[in-house]
Amino acid sequence: MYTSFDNTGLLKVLTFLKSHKHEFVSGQDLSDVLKISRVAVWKHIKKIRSLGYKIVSKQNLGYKLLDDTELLLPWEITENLKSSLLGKKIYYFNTIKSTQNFAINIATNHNENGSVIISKRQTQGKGRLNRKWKSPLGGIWLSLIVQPKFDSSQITIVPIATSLALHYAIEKVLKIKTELKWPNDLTLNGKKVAGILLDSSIESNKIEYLVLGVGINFKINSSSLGKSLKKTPNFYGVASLVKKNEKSLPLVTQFLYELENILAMIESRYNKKIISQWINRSSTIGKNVSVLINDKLTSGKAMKLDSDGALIISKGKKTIRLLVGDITHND
Ligand code: BT5
Repeated sequence: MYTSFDNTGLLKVLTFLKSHKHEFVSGQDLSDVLKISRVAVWKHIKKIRSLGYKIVSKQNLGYKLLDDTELLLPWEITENLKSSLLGKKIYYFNTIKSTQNFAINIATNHNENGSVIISKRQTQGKGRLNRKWKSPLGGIWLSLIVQPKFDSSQITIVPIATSLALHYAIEKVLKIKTELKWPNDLTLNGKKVAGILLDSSIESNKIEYLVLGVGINFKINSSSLGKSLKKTPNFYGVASLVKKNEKSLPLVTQFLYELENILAMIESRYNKKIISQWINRSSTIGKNVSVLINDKLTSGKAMKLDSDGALIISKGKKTIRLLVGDITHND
């Protein structure tokens, strides 16, 4: 595990190389300036390379940093942070069962408000309703701890707001327009490109914490992932956001920024604004949809969202109000 608050020796060397990006720095200079032994310098360089940074070395000249890593390492995020609370503290794993479980375990601690847990891959990623979330290399798998000021009456809008924040970040950074599928999926040409999971702890009507799980198929092999998921519940196709080499760091920092703004809107009870922005970007509203209620398949037309995020479906003269569930688009 790497965090945003340790690895000081490694970071000293890396920061020095970054501030001398276009020139060689000798091992001796690094050792003298940073006041660490030559052996320690060499060990740090080896470690930094293993983290995906491209460093060339030349005899008699020393080391030169050519390119940053593609990994979402904690210090890369905190260095580029646009938000003030979200992402101030980061935990990064190469492999974890589920970032969500790790986050839930530490979420009551007051120092963890705004913390982000990221993993390069997950072995037991979770979807809603105990479903599995496949999390291979190339995706962005993260959980966020929020101890909000708003109360539990606002909780149902949080996943809607989170998907809207992610939509904005993707549009701004990658110039890709995703669609929002109720309740909280992002799709690309109708296929799922990101999913959101919300865990919470509530006492009376006070929210102790929210843990927001966000899974983004950033650069994955969508056809092989799709094949392995075909028989799973609520499957309707997989999409990857990008195909070519693209770094995911700008998307993550933009998302944290957008999310922080939208959470502030919830706190100010600007629900109507969030809902109307969501509807404008939704592929669900106006569609004929099917939904499973008490094991019975019901169909109708998706009309609108209530201010708490509930989906209103009209079926003949009746209307159905859905606060949770899965829908299928029929057209
Ligand atoms: C979700 O559940 O969409 C919530 C996904 C949240 C994942 C994040 S990753 C970081 C954090 N840590 C965790 O352990 N989880 C969170 P749901 O709407 O229930 O969708 C689950 C269904 O989506 C599965 O039954 C599959 O059909 C499908 N699915 C699984 N993995 C997928 C993937 N990578 N891409 C697209 N669809 C997938």
